[in-house]
Amino acid sequence: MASEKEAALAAASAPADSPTIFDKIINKEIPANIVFEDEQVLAFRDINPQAPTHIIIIPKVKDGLTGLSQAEERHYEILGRLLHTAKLVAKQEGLDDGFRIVINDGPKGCQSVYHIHVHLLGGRQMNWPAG
Ligand code: D5M
Repeated sequence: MASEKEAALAAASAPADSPTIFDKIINKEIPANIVFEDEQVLAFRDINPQAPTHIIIIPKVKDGLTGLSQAEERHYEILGRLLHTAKLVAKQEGLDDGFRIVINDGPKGCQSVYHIHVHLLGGRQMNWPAG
């Protein structure tokens, strides 16, 4: 199985705005364990959880936001909405003692899916610094 770093490097070589596995989840072409959905965002459990609670929060429309490094002023609203949804889902999941939000960006940030997403991690004590 490819290491996280190898997967991130392979994903980074794909065309910037090509569809990803997340489009298939949005379009319900493949199953996902969805925990929250509204018109703009979708939240589902990570297939490879790194904590007892590990949820991915994505915009339904990517609008060029392959990653945070591509953010422009027109994305302010959706970026805020992603973080606000993370807070709502954390509450829904009962993460009342704290949680962690992660946004990986680019190969060195170990990003493997080029559709911006927020990781919500909780249910255990987090360590710092992150690896
Ligand atoms: O995170 C991308 C994350 O997406 C990674 O933690 C696995 C997760 N992933 C990939 N495919 C799926 C499916 N099909 N369901 C649920 N979760 C999935 P990154 O920050 O890009 O490394």
